Amino acid sequence: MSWNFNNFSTIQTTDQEKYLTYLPHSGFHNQRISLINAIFLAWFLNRTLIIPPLLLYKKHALIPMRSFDRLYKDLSKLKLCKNNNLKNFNEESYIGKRPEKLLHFGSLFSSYKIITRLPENENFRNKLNHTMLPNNPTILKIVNRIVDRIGGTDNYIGVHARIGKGFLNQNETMQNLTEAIQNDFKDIDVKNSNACLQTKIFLATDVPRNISSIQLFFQTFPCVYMLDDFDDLLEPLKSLKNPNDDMIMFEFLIPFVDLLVVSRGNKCYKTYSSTFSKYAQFLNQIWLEDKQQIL
Ligand SMILES: Nc1nc2c(ncn2[C@@H]2O[C@H](COP(=O)(O)OP(=O)(O)OP(=O)(O)O)[C@@H](O)[C@H]2O)c(=O)[nH]1
Ligand SMILES: *[C@@H]1O[C@H](CO)[C@@H](O)[C@H](O)[C@H]1NC(C)=O
Ligand SMILES: *[C@@H]1O[C@H](CO)[C@@H](O)[C@H](O)[C@H]1NC(C)=O
Ligand SMILES: *[C@@H]1O[C@H](CO)[C@@H](O)[C@H](O)[C@H]1NC(C)=O
Ligand SMILES: *[C@@H]1O[C@H](CO)[C@@H](O)[C@H](O)[C@H]1NC(C)=O
Repeated sequence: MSWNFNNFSTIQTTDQEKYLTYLPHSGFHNQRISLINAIFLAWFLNRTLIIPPLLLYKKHALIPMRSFDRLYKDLSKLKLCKNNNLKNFNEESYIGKRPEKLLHFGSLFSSYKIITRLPENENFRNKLNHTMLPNNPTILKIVNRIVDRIGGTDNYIGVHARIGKGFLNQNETMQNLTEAIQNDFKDIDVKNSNACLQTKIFLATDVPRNISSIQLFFQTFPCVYMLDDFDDLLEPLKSLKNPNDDMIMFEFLIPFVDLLVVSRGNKCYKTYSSTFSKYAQFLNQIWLEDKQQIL
């Protein structure tokens, strides 16, 4: 993680320039929605957006959504990246003393926070949503290799099961996903379990494969892959470093590989109420639309 506000004092500004910022929280997908809202507001209000740092966690989100003061306090306690001079996220040191006009929001999360009715606003937001896509070349290369090994994008469906911390109803979620797949794909049948039939499944999830609630899923479907089946292809990620502090980013980036592989199939099944899942399904739509256009 990098809180690199050191450069801020050297940025040239004009007297009339107005600013806007907000406080980040929760996981990546919630932060993505907040950022889209922030860019929209900055565009709409004609203000310069000061984007806060992206929070990435090794496992589950440590900074939840809170009211302004509480969120500010939680963020202040974060340890900064190793080799950065700043010891804590102390906003006063970079923003508080500046004379410029600043609109400072707390949380900007939720897809329902900003309601766009006018076509030009709706269009701007849609365009943002459709163009802010993962584009790290190392990750994309790995994803392509995994997809190839599964047998190509036409040969599998993606299932995202968000059943780790914070998401209860593990069995019910798996049951619902199972039923939805069985409904759509009659050819995936437990009785023919000796071989991988036409449709394979890539299961992306935030739990390890030995957890009890997903065992029935493996028994029901003959050919389910998970990311750990492709450990050898993940090798290049193990040396990706954050240039600010040389921190190895492997554990932080693994969920993005899962996200992209799960969204590259013929279809994508999601866990209700997870924004990670929603984004996976959204990426799948974009992916399928693009594929259609190429054909
Ligand atoms: N490896 C892996 N991790 C996952 C997966 N789904 C969720 N996670 C983990 O769960 C964390 C939280 O998901 P995020 O989407 O970042 O959190 P969020 O924005 O709060 O989204 P939701 O809680 O899903 O609404 C991720 O950072 C991962 O650590 C997955 O399919 N694969
Ligand atoms: C499972 O599906 C049922 C029926 O559609 C629904 O009421 C329930 O909320 C779902 N449960 C989960 C955890 O998604
Ligand atoms: C799953 O495997 C890990 C080791 O990979 C082990 O530590 C853990 O206890 C196992 N969990 C279950 C539920 O078997
Ligand atoms: C979920 O299913 C597993 C295996 O099917 C079972 O052992 C476990 O007790 C179930 N958990 C709940 C909360 O029903
Ligand atoms: C924006 O992206 C999300 C996925 O994160 C999707 O669910 C939503 O429908 C999109 N919204 C618009 C306005 O396109």
